[in-house]
Amino acid sequence: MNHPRWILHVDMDAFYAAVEQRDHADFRGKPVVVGAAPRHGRGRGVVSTASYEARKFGIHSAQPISEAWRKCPNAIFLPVRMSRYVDVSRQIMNIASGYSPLIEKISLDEAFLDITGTVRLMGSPDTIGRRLKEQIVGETQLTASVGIGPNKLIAKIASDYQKPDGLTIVPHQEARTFLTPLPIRRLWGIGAKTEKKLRTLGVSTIGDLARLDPDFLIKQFGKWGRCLYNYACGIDESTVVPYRDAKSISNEVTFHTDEHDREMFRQTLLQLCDKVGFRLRSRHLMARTVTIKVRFSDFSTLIRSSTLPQPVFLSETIYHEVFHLFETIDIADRSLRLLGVGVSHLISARAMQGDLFDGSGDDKSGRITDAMDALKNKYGRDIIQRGT
Ligand code: TTP
Ligand code: MG
Repeated sequence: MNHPRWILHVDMDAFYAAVEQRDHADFRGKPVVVGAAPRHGRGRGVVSTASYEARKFGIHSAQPISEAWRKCPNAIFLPVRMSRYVDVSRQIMNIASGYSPLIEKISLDEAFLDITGTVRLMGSPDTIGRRLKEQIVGETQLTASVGIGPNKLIAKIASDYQKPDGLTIVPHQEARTFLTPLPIRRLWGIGAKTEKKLRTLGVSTIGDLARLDPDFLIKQFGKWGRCLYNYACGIDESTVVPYRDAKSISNEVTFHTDEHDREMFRQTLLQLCDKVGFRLRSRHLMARTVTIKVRFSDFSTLIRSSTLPQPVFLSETIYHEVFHLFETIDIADRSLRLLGVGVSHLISARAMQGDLFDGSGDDKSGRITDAMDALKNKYGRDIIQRGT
């Protein structure tokens, strides 16, 4: 017989802010905002996170720091101490690994565990959830929220259900009842646009969505409609994939015939940088090293890299570096068989946001990139390409 799956999702509460409150006793119980310092309300950059005390003032992640400052000028504004959070994260992930070898790290403070086997060994999901939370508090003095359910979708919604310091168990047979009253926004992949469209169709709760005819949803949303319908019914087959840190991302093109048109090389490099940049951003990563690979018609191959003072994530910035490297290679009138672009020394962009998106001058380009990525995610990667 197939054993039912049990998936656990653990997510630390107000992670960066909680670490700061733990490390500085005088910050406890007070509104704490982690991000760039506000410089009397005029500082740039965005909030990484806010303590629950600060959230009462309407402060939240990704909000401009200046707005947070207007909402609560007396809050304690702190810079992002990334290396500190990385250390604590490692400690938490170590603890969590003790509860299942099948652990998928999602971000510094969040992971999925497939605890199907653990339930057989250690007892009920409830016991496992409580033990994990107690061990985290015991060893780090930080609270976590835990959700346990039949799949990743429900475990994730459950961990958010009673935040902070929550523990929510949703047994298989209760999944539908649990989801029914919740707003559709809680489902995976429902952003502002899908939500708006669903609302015009009279759908505001997950229950409303599950009552619709799946064929109607497919007509409205294409393939995504089928997926939406399954999610609304609490169905999610995705598995916990033990995550190994990717060390690099690269794309290359082999030409059908040997090429010597420089303009064509430039176009190819631009497209490769766009692909690499997109993959990087989709995974919320930034790269410190950029590499170009050039193979000549005689199969000799050259690889050149450059390591940058600031990590990059925009396709243009990657292209700028790659083209610079390309110019250092003496091609003369030889023809090429292959061009490749790669990035390595990857770090989490989401985690770095407090430091790096602060007045970096990439703002406009960053917004264009966001818009292009949104289109690519929606319509497939080939739909849109950057002009030179
Ligand atoms: P989250 O788990 O989304 O948020 P949180 O832990 O601060 O609060 P919650 O109790 O709601 O889980 O993100 C974890 C950390 O990631 C967060 O502490 C800071 C960082 N982060 C950013 O830097 N930028 C962002 O936009 C978000 C959402 C998080
Ligand atoms: Mg969290």
